[in-house]
Amino acid sequence: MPHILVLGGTTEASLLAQRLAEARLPATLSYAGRVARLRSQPVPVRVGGFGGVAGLTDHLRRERVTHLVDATHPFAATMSGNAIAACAATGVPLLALTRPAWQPEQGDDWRHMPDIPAAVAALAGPPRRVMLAIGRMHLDAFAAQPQHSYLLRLVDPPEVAPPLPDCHVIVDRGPFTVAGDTALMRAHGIDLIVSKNAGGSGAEAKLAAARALGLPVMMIGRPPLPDRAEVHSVDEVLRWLHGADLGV
Ligand code: 3Y8
Ligand code: NAP
Repeated sequence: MPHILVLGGTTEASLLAQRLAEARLPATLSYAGRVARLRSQPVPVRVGGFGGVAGLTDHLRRERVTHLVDATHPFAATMSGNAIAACAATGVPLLALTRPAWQPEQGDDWRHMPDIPAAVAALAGPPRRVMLAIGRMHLDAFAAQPQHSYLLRLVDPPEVAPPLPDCHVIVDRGPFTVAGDTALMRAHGIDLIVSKNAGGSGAEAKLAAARALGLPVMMIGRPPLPDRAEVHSVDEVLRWLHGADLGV
């Protein structure tokens, strides 16, 4: 009997969950438990860490997982590394469902940054009005550049005041729209956007808005990951699953 474990937290993971439910394939969608409200899903959901590689290895064995699909965000490097190690330890087949990195288009003004510390260092200089669209987990790093006026977009209201003396918080979850992001940047007089190269459609509206307004974007590159089998579409995941002996 197959049991597919999907590591989620992205638009693509939700789309995959929908297709697995339609195909009546036994699946569980897993979240880290980062935010207060999770999108409802058509398959059973589990929330919270596994407890590192050992915890995930035990989970795969205890839950008799037959296939693991890592559909986490490209910046969820720890989770993805743990999945590779746990699948190597247990022999459970692993497939990553990822989004191609965004590429700059005609009219874009991107400054490529290798990682978040490099983006923070590049913010040295006179005060600017910065849209920091990277979520909550890395805000502390930007306290090193307190001179800017920051527009923060978070999924949940912050429990503690962000470590930035001049910041305005918007509580909103994607997917976002170009019109909405353009209006937001205009209303706040934004002159620089900081973004992770998440890929996919849920977060890309801000890039089109920046292009329309002629604003520069600091684009933070993805953390390196060990090699693993990787596809970019839900259809390819389903072909992989049907290619394997699902016994259904
Ligand atoms: C908990 C719960 C779906 C999934 C939707 C996608 C699209 C909207 C855009 C901006 C960028 C950001 C952030 C973002 C987007 C989708 C997708 C995506 C970026 C949810 C979700 C969880 C998370 C975790 C959250 C992080 C944060 C990152 C906000 C769900 C809504 C900035 C990444 O407050 C926190 O602790 C938030 C933490 C990790 C990154 C960070 O470092 O703060 N995502 N986002 C998942 C879990 O618990 O496992 O899926 O319903 C999911 C989505 N967020 O089904 O529709 O697929 O990327 N999420 C980034 O890309 O830069 C917002 O504001 O422009
Ligand atoms: P991370 O740094 O790679 O993960 C840190 C720890 O969180 C992992 O070691 C694991 O804990 C737990 N974890 C992460 N994803 C999990 C999942 N899907 N199910 C169960 N446990 C999980 O990951 P992150 O950047 O914090 O991202 C957390 C979640 O938010 C992921 O599901 C990711 O897809 C989603 N997300 C992240 C971003 C982003 O920018 N990072 C953007 C959008 C969505 P244990 O070691 O205890 O198992």
